[in-house]
Amino acid sequence: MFGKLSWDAIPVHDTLIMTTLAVVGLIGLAVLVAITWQRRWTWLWREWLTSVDHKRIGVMYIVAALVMLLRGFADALLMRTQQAMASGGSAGYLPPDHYDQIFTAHGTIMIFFMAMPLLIGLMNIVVPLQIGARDLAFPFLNAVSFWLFVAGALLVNISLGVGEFARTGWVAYPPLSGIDHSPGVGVDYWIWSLQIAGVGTLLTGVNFFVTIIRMRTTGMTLFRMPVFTWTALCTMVLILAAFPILTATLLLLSLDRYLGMHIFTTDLGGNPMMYINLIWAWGHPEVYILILPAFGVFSEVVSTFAGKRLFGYHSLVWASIVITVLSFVVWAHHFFTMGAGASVNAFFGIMTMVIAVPTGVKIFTWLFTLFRGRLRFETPMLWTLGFIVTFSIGGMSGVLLAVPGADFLLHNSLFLVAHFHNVIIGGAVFGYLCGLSYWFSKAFGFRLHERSGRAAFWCWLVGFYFAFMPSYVLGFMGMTRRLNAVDVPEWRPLLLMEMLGVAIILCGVGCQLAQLLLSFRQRHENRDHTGDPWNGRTLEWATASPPPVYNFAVRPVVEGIDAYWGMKERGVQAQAAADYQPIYLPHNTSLGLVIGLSSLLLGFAMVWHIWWLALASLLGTVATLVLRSSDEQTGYWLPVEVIERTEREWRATAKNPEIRSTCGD
Ligand code: HEM
Ligand SMILES: [Cu+2]
Repeated sequence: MFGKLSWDAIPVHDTLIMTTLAVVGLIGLAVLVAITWQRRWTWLWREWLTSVDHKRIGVMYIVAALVMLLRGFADALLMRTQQAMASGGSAGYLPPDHYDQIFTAHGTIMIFFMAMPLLIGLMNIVVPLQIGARDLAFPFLNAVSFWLFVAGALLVNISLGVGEFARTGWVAYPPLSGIDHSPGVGVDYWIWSLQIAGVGTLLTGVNFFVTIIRMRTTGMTLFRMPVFTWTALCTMVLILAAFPILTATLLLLSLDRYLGMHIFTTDLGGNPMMYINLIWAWGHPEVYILILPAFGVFSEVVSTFAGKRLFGYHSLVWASIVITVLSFVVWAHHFFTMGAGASVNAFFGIMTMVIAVPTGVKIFTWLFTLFRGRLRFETPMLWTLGFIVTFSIGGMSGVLLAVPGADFLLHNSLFLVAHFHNVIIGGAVFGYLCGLSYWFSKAFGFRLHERSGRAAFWCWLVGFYFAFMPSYVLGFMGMTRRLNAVDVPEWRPLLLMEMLGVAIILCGVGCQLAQLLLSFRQRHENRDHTGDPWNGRTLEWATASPPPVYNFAVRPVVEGIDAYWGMKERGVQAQAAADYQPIYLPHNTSLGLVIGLSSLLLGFAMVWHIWWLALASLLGTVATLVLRSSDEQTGYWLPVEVIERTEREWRATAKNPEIRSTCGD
């Protein structure tokens, strides 16, 4: 009846896990009690869980991503303390079996369930506003994508209390991930959480691609789009081209595991190298999916906080396009050591180094934009400056690894771990946190507490250097990755230094939590009435914060790059025209959530081989889709009176946003 599932699946004898579950359970309970106490259930259901508004969905993505950041960070904390303690004969407190699950969960969670939703959340909030659209092309599909992501994230977390997670590392190479070497349910949890969330991401790709191509307002030609929207477009092209590969690869691995096929084994004609090629044909574009949006954020911030137009807008856009294309011809640099031969390695090594050229172009355009600008050093700018320095170091260590000969020495060492955290934290994560501090007021209507934000930045920056620079050295000294205990006394000081670094980052995370709390408490004083707190240049600042459900009462007409700046210069008030027309808006619906739930059940059932449940939940999903498709009343017209009232109220409180003087163009 319940497949492989039994009470033994719950790790009752593992005190660490049981304590964690108890703490998480208590926090969860406290949240539920708080919602009930405040009588917020109807509000939560009506305004959020059933919403198809891109701004609401964006906020939900970001909240979930931040929770997962805490989870992934807790894993990192465990690993670093274990490595610092397990020395001089001590085995530390984490057995290898558990340690292996932790690094796998950490990598999987940070990439798929922290970074991806954080960038997609930011795009949800910002992209439609930047192109003057009223929503995404397919609002309901957007909700489906979000709930599929939630289902995947829940599945990973369920594995902590029911069963186990994979011990294979985050890319789960066969034969280790095959049924012979990983007979438990861990790899299946990995497969199904990624499969479900991955389908959601693919749908997001379709949705944003169509939106950016088809829904731009009058005059917003491609080469007038803000750079963040451009990077979003490139990201979506990468998703459309790369995520189907992931879906197919996971499916093939499932066939091996569930039906005993031998696609990725060396016996009966299979070949594990095929998996490794496929997973990196997705995996390398994936790292550009993570970094390009961050480049977009920095471009917006640099030009806003230097008070001038981006230097070399066209070069930046073309650099993004070139990176998008090149990211598909470098994947083999992830396995130079696997015997493809000198000429293949040389090709992939050179292509990898070539990517440094457009990336360098970007760094220089940011620097030239900063040059002689009237710089304002608020939190988003701090993240940007921290990024430029840190990311450049990470990029250079990447070029070093792109030399196949050097890679033979450094492959699978902590040098590699240092390199990718260097670019992923110093590039992607700094970028998202920068974007969050930049657009927070747009999404929530009040500004973030500035001092705690700066403190958080400094802790992250300093903590990062302590936590990862020693890894470069450890790698050269010969420490390989994924080790739970080492017995080399000379490495100990460096490992302790890394633990200190993680402690400093922990302070940064603490500051961020404090920042959210403080900002919420002071939300009335810090309300953003103008909708344009930074003296912005692009259209998202042309409407109220938070924007009304329809975004723009009258869709703005664009006459150049930096559309809103141009309006301010010409003295054109955004949306000043009084000819409001009724606006068609989509209804809320719970069907996205239903599809998420049934997909969660499908994943869980597949993991535990509960076939009837798998079939039932699959049918449930299909039935829901059919139900939705046959619904002819998916939206309503918002009458002119409501639009007029909303706009009047905003303008009355907006304290007459004056047209500010221009500078430095
Ligand atoms: C916040 C601070 C972070 C710390 C202290 C940290 C620490 C670590 C450690 C100790 C490992 C294992 C290294 C080893 O193999 O010995 C690791 C692996 C990894 N981390 Fe992080 N990490 C952090 C953030 C991130 C972020 C933000 C991402 C991605 C967005 C990330 C992605 C990964 C991946 C993909 C792996 C490889 C997992 C594997 O070996 O399969 N980490 N990290
Ligand atoms: Cu790569």
